Amino acid sequence: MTLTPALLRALAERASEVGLPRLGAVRLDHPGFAPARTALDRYLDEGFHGEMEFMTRTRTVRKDPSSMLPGARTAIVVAVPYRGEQSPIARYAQSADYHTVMHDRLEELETWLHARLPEARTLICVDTKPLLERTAAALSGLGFLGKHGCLIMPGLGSYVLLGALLCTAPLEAEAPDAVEASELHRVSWDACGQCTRCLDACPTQAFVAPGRLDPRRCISYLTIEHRGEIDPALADAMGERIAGCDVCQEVCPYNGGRERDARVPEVAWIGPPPGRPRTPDLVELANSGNARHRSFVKHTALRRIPRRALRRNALLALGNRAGPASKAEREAIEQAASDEDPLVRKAAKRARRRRTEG
Ligand code: B12
Ligand code: SF4
Ligand code: SF4
Repeated sequence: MTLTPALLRALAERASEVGLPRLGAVRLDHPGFAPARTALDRYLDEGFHGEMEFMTRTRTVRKDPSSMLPGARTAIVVAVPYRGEQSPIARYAQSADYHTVMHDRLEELETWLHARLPEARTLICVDTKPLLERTAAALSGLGFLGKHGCLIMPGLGSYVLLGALLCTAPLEAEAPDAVEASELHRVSWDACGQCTRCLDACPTQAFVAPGRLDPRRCISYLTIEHRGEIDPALADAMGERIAGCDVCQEVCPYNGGRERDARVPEVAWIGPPPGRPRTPDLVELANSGNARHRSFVKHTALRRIPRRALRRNALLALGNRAGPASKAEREAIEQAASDEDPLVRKAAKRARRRRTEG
């Protein structure tokens, strides 16, 4: 029961057919995981995770994913490109929920693999399972990590989402071991050369060093994971973003390739979410009720954002718009300013101060 190079090639072909156009594999005891584990410890010890309690809860497993699947030896890592437009909603969240789409595609891969290696056991991981996905992707040869921390893939850039199949079958070829772990780390940032565009462009100066993001300052964290009030200085810098942020990727030269889309097979694109198109209308979102909220987030990665946080975000964004408020904006702000939820009220009062006074 081994993942031979021939089997991996055939698996990659199958993956392509089911909409997973890039596939790599890495042994779970690869020495390149060591510096990433150290980085994770430092991150958690310094409280970088903020309110993301799931990160502390899963520290041990994230460092040793074989404890999720006893006997796991290999991570088969896949990447799916995404597109989208500049919008208050980050690109990855504009299409149908990638968690579901990639899970379904990985199930097809799992079935194919089990037919050829019946003794192998596998576990599908898409985002929420405690696996250092970016590190696994980089070590499996899919690409390299940029100074913004994201995985950049040759020819596809960093607008890619990752998933993995943990597998109890070992890899036959173990070529990456030839490179020292420390060297791998160095090589990662080297691919960026002297460029520091992402670090410089971040609206909230969230990078403490190349490849070291402090999520507590990151707009993605603030809009999606942070449940309470947002620090006023950070709120000022959020612009009109209400769900995630793409700035550090937008400025990256690796995302500039015009022929990129032509390299992606049609089957790989994640389609729009079913139902009516999700236009981020800040006025509507500022006072959305349960039903409106549900229909807005349904079938997308936006599901992660609770209603009150999305209302907070919409009101902060309304407050960040330039110029005096329109009638509709003023009404929305006034309605929210007397809401029963102090989080919403506070964001509304900030918007009122910035848009309708003086
Ligand atoms: C928590 C989380 C967040 C948090 C915190 C991010 C962070 N930097 O930790 C927040 C909410 C801020 C966030 C934001 C985003 N996220 Co996020 N997030 C995650 C999650 C669930 C865990 C990340 C984690 O473990 N962090 C802890 C740190 C220590 O690990 P790390 O960032 O993975 O990897 C670092 C170390 O390994 C380190 N390292 C140190 N030494 C060495 C040595 C070697 C040899 C190597 C290889 C690495 C290494 O380098 C890496 C980069 O800094 C992953 C999914 C997963 N299961 O991994 C998605 C994930 C990283 N997110 C993803 C995405 C798309 C985003 C956003 C682009 C979304 C958006 N548009 O708003 C932003 C990007 C922000 C940014 N510049 O990083 C994708 C990234 C895809 C890619 N191309 O890289 C992932 C993989 C989800 C997925 N399944 O596709 N995210
Ligand atoms: S996602 Fe936005 S806020 Fe977060 S690090 Fe990148 S540029 Fe900064
Ligand atoms: S913007 Fe520059 S420094 Fe940042 S990831 Fe891209 S190439 Fe690297």
